Amino acid sequence: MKSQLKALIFDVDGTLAETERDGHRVAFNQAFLYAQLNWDWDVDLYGELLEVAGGKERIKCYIETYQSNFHQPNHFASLEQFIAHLHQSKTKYYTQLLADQPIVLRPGIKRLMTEARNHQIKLAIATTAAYPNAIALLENSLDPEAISWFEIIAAGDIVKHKKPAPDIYLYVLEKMGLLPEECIVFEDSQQGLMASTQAGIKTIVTVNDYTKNQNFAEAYCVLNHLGEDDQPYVNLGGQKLENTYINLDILHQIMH
Ligand code: XBP
Ligand code: MG
Repeated sequence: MKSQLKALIFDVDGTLAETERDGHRVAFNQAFLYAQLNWDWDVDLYGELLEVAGGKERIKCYIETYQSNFHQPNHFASLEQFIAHLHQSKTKYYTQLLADQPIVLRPGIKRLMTEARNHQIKLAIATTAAYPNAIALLENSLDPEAISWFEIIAAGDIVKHKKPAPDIYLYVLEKMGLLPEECIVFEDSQQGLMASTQAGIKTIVTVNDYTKNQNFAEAYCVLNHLGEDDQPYVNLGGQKLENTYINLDILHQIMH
């Protein structure tokens, strides 16, 4: 059955830019230091913790796994309240870091988004990260007016169940009034792919160092990045595409 391409839905962290190792991880450690916690998430440990999506959920998992004797300071009524407070501080550090030293977007992201806008293909964001964190990346690395580029920016706690649950993608589809077969998703991780696939949306995966060994059997294709005219992508799995970079022509062909 032929479906018309109407929207591109992008994950944020790892897909738009390599934000995890040098962005989120650094901000978590800054927040720990500020809270006088001697917790330090090195690059390897952070890779392990990335199995849990969502910053608050990640801190909780770390405490349960590595700091099981930890009790929140007395002025917090619960561990959840303490974690929420710590995560707010992390968000402050993260957004500041992106403003001070913008993280460059991955190849092809801005080009493809611009092409989509010029051809009335809608853009949307579906991320597990908190809203201010997603916005900080978009405004600092894509365009100061980037919020207006997107039909919907779905982030963080807006849905009850984060990725790998499909909720965030179902939410985006509902808000845009589109069917799964009218959209294509761009993801970088197995959890993200599980979420988009369960929502029934065809997904192109662009891997990064943290995700390159994950299982992407359900992806339409797996690439090292979206590519540029002078910087072709490498096709790492799934369908073979006949181009050197992902553009609307290729995406229209994928729909058929
Ligand atoms: C990635 C995540 C996020 C970030 C941290 O989201 O799991 O939790 O690591 O951001 P995605 P927060 O790949 O879906 O964009 O601390 O704001 O949760
Ligand atoms: Mg991601």
